[in-house]
Amino acid sequence: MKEFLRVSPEAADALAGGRAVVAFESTIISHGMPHPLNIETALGAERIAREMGVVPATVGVLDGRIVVGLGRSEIKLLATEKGVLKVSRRDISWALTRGLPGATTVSATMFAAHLAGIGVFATGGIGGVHRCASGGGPRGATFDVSADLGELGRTPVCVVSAGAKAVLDLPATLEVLETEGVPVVGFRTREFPAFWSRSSGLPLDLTVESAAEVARMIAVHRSLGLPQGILVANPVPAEYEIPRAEMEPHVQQAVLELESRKITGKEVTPFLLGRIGELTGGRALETNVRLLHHNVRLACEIATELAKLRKDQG
Ligand code: PSU
Ligand code: MN
Repeated sequence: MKEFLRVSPEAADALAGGRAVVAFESTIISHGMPHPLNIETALGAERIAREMGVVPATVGVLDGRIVVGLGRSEIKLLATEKGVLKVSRRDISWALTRGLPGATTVSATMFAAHLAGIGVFATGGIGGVHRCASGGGPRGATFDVSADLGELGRTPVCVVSAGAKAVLDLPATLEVLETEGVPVVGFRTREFPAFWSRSSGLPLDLTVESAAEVARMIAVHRSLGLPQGILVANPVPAEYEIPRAEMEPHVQQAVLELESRKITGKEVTPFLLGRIGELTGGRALETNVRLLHHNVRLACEIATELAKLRKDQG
């Protein structure tokens, strides 16, 4: 396994010493945001972690290995190079075999974080059930369900996100998460957040009030040996949110264009995010950056509390 995994010395050191490490994904860098906002956002996330005394480990695929803790120039490469693969769980072995550069999605990043021994991961919003998945569109049922959901069902990593991207069928996404046995815990909210918006109208059964509470829950989850991840749903700060009523027409237009342009497979999410960025005159992108950095802060607090728990127990 070791020959296919490269952990940065900084992250390896912190993990060996029981100090806090947080993983970040790279699909948001290569396929989720335009240049140079993507670099600024990724490096900004790393800066926030360091300021909080946490070691950041951005995950990607380079030279036939999964890299946990990309260097600055490697992040820049994934942000600028054309043709970087979008690597989800199913693509990992193939990308390594071919030696192709790849950006990892939530699913592949969770897999890599777990392999490296990292328990907490921050992203913007997870993938989920697309609106066309169960029919209703001109193509009928597409079964387009993100691998992120299956990954949350089988990999015990805590993922901090602003809910699932609101381009999705959010009620169906929550149903699949329930089926997969994934705890979805609202951070100081009783509602599933809708990425750009704080509210989705969908109630959550599980809530937590502090990062320390999440850390204690992770500890319980681990000692029971539950294989699932934990999804912490952290609403975007009110000052940056775009209300749902304002976003929904843009989302519907982007989804219609997706159908008429016959965009399918892994291109779906990048297209929708890009188009919605345009339709909102860049406002959705600004909100995306803010919510991501907000999630980074919470993930760092959780990882710090988890490290404290380990010290107290060890
Ligand atoms: N969150 C963002 N921007 C993104 C993504 C998440 O704010 O670009 C990415 C994640 O990597 C997620 C992926 O795993 O979108 C989902 O893609 P798909 O629907 O093809 O599974
Ligand atoms: Mn898909």
